Amino acid sequence: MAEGFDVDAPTLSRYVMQNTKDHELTILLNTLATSFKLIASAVGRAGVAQLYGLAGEVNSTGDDQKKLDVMSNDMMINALVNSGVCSVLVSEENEEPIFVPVEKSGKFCVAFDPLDGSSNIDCNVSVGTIFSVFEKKEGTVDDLLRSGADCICAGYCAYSSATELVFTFKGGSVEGFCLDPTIGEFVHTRVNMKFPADGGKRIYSCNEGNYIHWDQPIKDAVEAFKSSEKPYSARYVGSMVADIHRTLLYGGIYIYPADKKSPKGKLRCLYEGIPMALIIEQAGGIASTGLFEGKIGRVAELTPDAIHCKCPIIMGGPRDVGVVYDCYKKHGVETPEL
Ligand code: AHM
Ligand code: MG
Repeated sequence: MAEGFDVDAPTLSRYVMQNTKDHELTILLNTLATSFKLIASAVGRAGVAQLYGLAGEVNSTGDDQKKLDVMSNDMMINALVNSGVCSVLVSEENEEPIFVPVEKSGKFCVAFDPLDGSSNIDCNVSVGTIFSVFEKKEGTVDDLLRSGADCICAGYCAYSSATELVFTFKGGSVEGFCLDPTIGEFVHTRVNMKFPADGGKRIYSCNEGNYIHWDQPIKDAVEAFKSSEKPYSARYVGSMVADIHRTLLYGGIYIYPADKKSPKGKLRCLYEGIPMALIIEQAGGIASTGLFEGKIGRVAELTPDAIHCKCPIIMGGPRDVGVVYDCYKKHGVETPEL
């Protein structure tokens, strides 16, 4: 047998079919996987196909849309609307929710950021898609304005040197799949992903350009990382998918806190905070809001009050989130048990 050729391919489809008896969920994940392949192809050909640059529109949060943002969004919406298993969709790129026509509708509601890390698109730095899935109740937008605890499946796809999908079913393990371009399939490459038990590499990841806006405990925590006896490295891609993927694999802490400039932080609750929190927690890490609206809570328990609302995020292992909590304690803030 020639080396390098598998005679068995543990594909994403196989994993999903073996791990859920829900046929509609299987269709949903296959649909998402197809849109990730389309997006990966567009991202990979962006230079030669002249897909860099602005599309000339503004998105739900007022950011300039890139051509690739618009294409990725269309790819996901077309795939999900026609899957027959979705009712309500929320995209970062659409101010309003999308209601699937009754004849095509199904039992899921999906929120997504089709191409996160927009500022990195044009310089060929990693970007990604993030999604969260909820079950349909009434078929209204309220189906998505529920506690993160109701999220039944969440994941992200990183477009980088490889295209890699990481996802989890609620209450299940976190699994990783790499796109094998030679067969056009996602292949199961990381089984039962776990946050490094000892906290892993000492890495802090945040946009330190926001330092002057931060509350004192966050400033203190970052100073503590820098002056620790075992010093930390700073790593910040500025694409949440890349920064969280590294944090999950290597350890460390990712921080995008609430601050004086952005009292709710920057990242979007429904399609950035909640899905990443589910993954981090189910891999054994901690996904905290930091001090937010008077207390420190779990991102996974937030209930969005609007589809594009924001939430602060502090994600990492107990060793490093503990450093942040200690700094809060010094300022008299009650902190949860780790
Ligand atoms: P986007 O949805 O407009 O791309 O913004 C989200 C991104 C995240 O991927 C990243 O973690 C963060 O914004 C970076 O923000 P900043 O440029 O303020 O550091
Ligand atoms: Mg985005």
